[in-house]
Amino acid sequence: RVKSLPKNFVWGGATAAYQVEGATKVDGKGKTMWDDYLKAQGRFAPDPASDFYHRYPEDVKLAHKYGLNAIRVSIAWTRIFPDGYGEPNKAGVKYYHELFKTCIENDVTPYVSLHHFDSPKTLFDQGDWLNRKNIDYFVKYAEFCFKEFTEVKNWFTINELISLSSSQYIAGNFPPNHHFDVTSAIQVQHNELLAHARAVNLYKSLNLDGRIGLIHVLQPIYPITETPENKHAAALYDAFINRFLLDGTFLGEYSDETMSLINEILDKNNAKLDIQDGDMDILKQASTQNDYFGMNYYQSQFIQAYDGPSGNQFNGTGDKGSSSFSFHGVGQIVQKPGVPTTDWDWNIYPEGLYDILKRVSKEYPNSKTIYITENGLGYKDKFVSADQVIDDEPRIDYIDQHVAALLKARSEGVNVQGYFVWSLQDQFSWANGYNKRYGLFYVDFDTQKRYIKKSAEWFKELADTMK
Ligand code: BGP
Repeated sequence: RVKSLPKNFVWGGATAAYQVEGATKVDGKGKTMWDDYLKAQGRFAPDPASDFYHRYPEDVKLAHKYGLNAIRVSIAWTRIFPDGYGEPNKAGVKYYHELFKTCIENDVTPYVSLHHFDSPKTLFDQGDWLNRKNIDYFVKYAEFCFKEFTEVKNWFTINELISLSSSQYIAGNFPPNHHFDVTSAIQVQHNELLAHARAVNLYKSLNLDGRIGLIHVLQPIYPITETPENKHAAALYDAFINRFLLDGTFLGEYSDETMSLINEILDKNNAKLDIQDGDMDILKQASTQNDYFGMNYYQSQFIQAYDGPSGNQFNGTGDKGSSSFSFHGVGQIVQKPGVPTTDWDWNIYPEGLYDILKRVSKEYPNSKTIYITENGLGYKDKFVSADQVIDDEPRIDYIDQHVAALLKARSEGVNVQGYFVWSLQDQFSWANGYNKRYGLFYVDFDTQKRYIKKSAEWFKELADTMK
């Protein structure tokens, strides 16, 4: 199957600064919105995570050894600017130069995001993405990185705009934990899009020798049955979590149909969206300038029409069947019989990846080249003994099915050029902690030793068949 792939097809492993680095208090790093929040919550700590700050040479070498030719990392804004702005912190700058050098020397190309959920605490306290000044600060930080880290040829501005916005303001499982604050959730989406677009326009004006894009997680929404009410519910929720952002990124406008669905949600929830003069020109200018599109895909959702009150239960513990989600005037998430779920209630539905790849390439040609920048399975991996490879057969099965969906879409003309598994090594999960593992490499968080999982061996075989 994979023999049909070009030699330069990207097989990568993904990470994010705050989830792997640890070392949150060293070398002048500033606090993110998470530090005090996690401490107060008392469930789990971001230190030492996978201690990537110190152990990246080992992880990068392992990546290479197991056939990966790329890695996704993010720069922690607060290692460069501890307060989000001001004078750059030399130790932070040095760390990332060394990390990128190690990647390049090991033939593991770095794909680098500037923002992966880790807003500086100082800026978070000033409103985070709800504060339009945040956009200026982000663009300044981006400009510094573009000019400083010229060894990076593959940039992403922001990771998963929707996850940040909806985890902060709809589901309430990221700080500041607002529930169904629809005004903030939609405004943050728009403001993040503006920040992305301004960074892209700037990058292109600098004529640097590299590529830039952003990352959206896409979650196809299917009506549970084909009634007009359920179909409308699916269209509404799709507009809120996928379409608004795709339109803003690749059309540079919110289409009339998208806005009519968004306005219906806003009206029903007494919410509003503020679009200022000039915003849409910025989005328009950027919409054709993205070099590629990073698509994260984990799951699809099934929905039925619903007009009752909003409410949700977040499953952050891995107690299967404990989650629920109902959005007033939009819909209620339901289970589809026959679709398997993970312990965290995420649907395993590779067809969704195929469908969304087809849709994006058809409806958003400005997305150009697509990379799957995250896909993987959260699983309670079991360590048996140091000399026994960790058996994560369900993860292999998950990845295999999703790679097959990717290849099917590719064989029908969708321009997919790479696949990054989430995640390279086990790491810290924002709202779930340490028992939700995703890695190809197992991390013993007490000793920080790495152990091979079967999925890493499987991945190596996959990559080797292309040689
Ligand atoms: C994406 C994020 C990652 C990662 C992953 C798995 O939304 O970009 O940072 O955490 O999902 O999610 P979780 O850790 O919640 O299972």
